[in-house]
Amino acid sequence: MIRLKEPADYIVIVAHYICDRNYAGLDLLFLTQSSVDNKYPMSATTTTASEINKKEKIISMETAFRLAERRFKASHCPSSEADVLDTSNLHDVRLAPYPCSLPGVYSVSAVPGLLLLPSYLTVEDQVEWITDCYQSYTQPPFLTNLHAHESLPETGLWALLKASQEEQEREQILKRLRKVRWATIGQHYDWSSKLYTSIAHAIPPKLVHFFSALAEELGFKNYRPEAGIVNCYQPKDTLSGHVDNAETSLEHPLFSLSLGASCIFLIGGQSKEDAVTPVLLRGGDVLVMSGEARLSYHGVPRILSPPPISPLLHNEDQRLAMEILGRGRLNLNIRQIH
Ligand SMILES: O=C(O)CCC(=O)C(=O)O
Repeated sequence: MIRLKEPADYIVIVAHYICDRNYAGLDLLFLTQSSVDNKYPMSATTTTASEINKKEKIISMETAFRLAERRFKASHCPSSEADVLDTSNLHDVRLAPYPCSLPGVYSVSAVPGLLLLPSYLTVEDQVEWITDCYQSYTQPPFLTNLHAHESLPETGLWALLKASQEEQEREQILKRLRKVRWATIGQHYDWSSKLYTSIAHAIPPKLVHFFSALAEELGFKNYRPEAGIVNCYQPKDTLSGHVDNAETSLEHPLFSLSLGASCIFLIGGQSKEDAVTPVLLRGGDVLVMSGEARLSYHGVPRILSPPPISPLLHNEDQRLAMEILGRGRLNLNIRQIH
């Protein structure tokens, strides 16, 4: 809610309701002066974004970040837009080798503190991580978006799928598994309050070892993974621009693994007005937000087609996991809270 002190005949308040993980559209609320005097609107009209240009006296509140989101949502070929930083083009002048004990780490000149590790994971590694995500990290005891809406079997949907003998039942379970949008690992993050809660489940040792070791190699000493999120994107899903700042201590980097389909990842500065860098992130890339970039606005306006890879699948679990993923993308990110 925006409070205006100066009287005006018509006050137009443009409010972006960007809900967590779900862009709910742009609503325009028209209040007359007398309604402001009375503290309540006399009339309120909800208008769609397409009507904006027709309205006069509208205060435009489009930020650089919002414009970039719009552009990449609408683009026919987002990956070939001229300003996209492609992690496979290491000659891009915006990339500079980052000095650390690991080869293949790059900093991005426009976004101090943003580190990129292109193709850090092989296709085979990715299949393992994707399987871990569906088999463990999005299953009990970890919480997902499904918990709010449906009663789930105590053993989890994955166990149910594995036990299922019947084709129709199996299809139903697969459908439910594809509806998982997020899972929280370690300290549970509450999307409504935007705070970490007292609910916590131990972070799987593989994650602790992987991210602590990576942090060490990048020069971040004594890093402690305390919370993680698995974001599951179907091809049409997006993630609106936001800053991750619920952690008590914000000096620790945030690590992010991309798995499966590529995406356009937007990263700006600490204001939505700051210049935005679009990055083409591929499955297998690692991204680190440290220093200034730790509090930068970022989001995913577009999932791109997956490359035509047919990885060698070693077992039934891997086959099932890749079937659930389909043409989607997973993102696994890890934070230290304190
Ligand atoms: O999917 C991504 O790469 C970004 C995820 C993200 O920004 C988040 O979970 O806060």
